[in-house]
Amino acid sequence: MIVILGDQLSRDISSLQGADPNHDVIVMAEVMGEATYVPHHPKKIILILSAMRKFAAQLRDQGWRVLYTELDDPDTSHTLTGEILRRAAETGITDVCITEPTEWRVIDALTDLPLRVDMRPDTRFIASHAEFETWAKGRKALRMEYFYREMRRKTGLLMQGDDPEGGQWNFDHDNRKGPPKSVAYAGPRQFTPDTVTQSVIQLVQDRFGDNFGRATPFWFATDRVQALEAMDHFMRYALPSFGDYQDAMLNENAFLYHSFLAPYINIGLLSPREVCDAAQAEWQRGHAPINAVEGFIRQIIGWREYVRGIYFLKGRDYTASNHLGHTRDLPALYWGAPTRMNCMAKSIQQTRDDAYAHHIQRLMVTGNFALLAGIDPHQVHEWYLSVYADAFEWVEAPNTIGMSQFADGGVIASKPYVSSGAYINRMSDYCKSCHYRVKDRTGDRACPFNALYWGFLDRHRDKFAGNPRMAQMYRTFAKISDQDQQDTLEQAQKIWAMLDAGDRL
Ligand code: FAD
Ligand code: DLZ
Ligand code: SF4
Repeated sequence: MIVILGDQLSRDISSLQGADPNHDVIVMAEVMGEATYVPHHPKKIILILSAMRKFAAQLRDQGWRVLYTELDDPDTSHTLTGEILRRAAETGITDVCITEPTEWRVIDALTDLPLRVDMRPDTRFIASHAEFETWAKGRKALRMEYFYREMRRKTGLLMQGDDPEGGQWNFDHDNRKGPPKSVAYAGPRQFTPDTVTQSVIQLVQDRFGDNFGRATPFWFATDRVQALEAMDHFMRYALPSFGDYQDAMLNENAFLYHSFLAPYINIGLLSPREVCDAAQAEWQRGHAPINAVEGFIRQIIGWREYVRGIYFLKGRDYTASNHLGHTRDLPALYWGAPTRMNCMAKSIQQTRDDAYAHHIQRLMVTGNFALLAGIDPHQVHEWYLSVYADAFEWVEAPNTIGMSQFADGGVIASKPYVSSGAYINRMSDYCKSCHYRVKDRTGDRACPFNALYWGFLDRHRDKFAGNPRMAQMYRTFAKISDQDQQDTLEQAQKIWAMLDAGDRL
């Protein structure tokens, strides 16, 4: 029995290597256990179930026997392991082959099964567990940049012999321009739902209509052919400007020049390697500049591989990390309750509409606010795991617990990603149409990010004042008059109290 999970929809998945359609049975299952371990965004559930159904249909067309459980199957056991056991009893099969699941929870459940389970490495990733462990061993700090160089050498991407193309490993100093006046890209390629997707939309609306997020209009790619089209569209129209505006944020444009490929790569419709090869080809034919292509490839063979390595290196308890001892509940505004903070309102509205926000919205708006506000990192983690179409624990948790909330005490980030409103103002057009004044630290109309920023630094002085990368921030605060410092810290206390009381900010 070959088991294929909802994020393993790749024809070259290791569990299918050497398999025989005349002899082997494929098992796939839509189950409530997976659909409810967090309250997933409806668009995320539609994507996964629809892509699973279409993948199963393709396998059948190729001659495979697929035992497929639909979500409302009357005989379902509602869990993945329950379905494997049910199919084992039905067929008399005792040998199961599966590609290693991406998540500890599922690995552990499968390991406990009373069957012979052959769990094969997930070869869609570029680095194996052993390679990451070898790289990490004995290092004081596990910085992505050095791991990334190893991945460049391993893949040969943007390499000229042993040297990086263009003479540099990283072209980030050319990136990160402020918000553009206009965006010459209409956004990711959109698809009209076919009959399979339409019936899944109906199912998800019926069963998960109360979850945060809009099910429709649904426009995602749900099979490999469509995902390849989405990739070509990005390479052709957006990649050349990807680097320049990677960190910019706009009221009226959720995607700017971002790829929206993570949802497809993470469920297996596209392979990370083929996406990087396609980007490299755009550079080789002179269509996209090196800063864009290197920046894009770094996100995939650098960050994506690195966070996966950290997830498996740090083990099952990583998601319970809480280095800063933050305990406040996640405010209702994360689930769409009204807020006057325009940056938060827009990032969360885009999230609700399309199960998407780009990296800087996640890191420097919603993540930054949660960190400054002292929210329990586990609640923050569960929110990110729920609301994004690309969210799977192996990639989401290191980004949230580590990079965004500093809850791992600095495994991923050398200092917390915190900023006042000034950064958001520099990188977006949000502040111009906000109720709050981005330049004010105190007063009723002062941008909440400002006082909270200084409040955060003051509250965690013992942890960060000695960090050379943060000393400048403490020196800047010390230069403000004593009265101003006191007023600012009182304003922070006031905002924290408002959050505790559930007041609107
Ligand atoms: P682009 O901006 O077009 O980037 C290209 C590709 O690079 C992405 O498709 C993705 O595969 C990869 N990538 C970029 N940044 C990262 C990163 N930091 N880690 C891993 N891969 C990266 N990404 C997820 O795939 N799933 C998540 O659940 C997730 N949760 C996040 C939570 C937080 C708090 C933060 C700060 C980031 C998170 N990210 C996550 C990383 C990143 O924000 C998304 O990968 C990216 O926004 C996806 O949109 P895109 O495909 O348009 O990416
Ligand atoms: C996320 C998800 C959802 C919503 N539903 C299913 C499902 O019904 N069946 C399935 O096999 N997978 C689903 N998934 C993806 C799994 O949660 C994912 O495969 C695990 O997180 C593996 O680590
Ligand atoms: Fe966000 Fe502050 Fe700017 Fe308003 S003023 S958009 S709250 S950063």
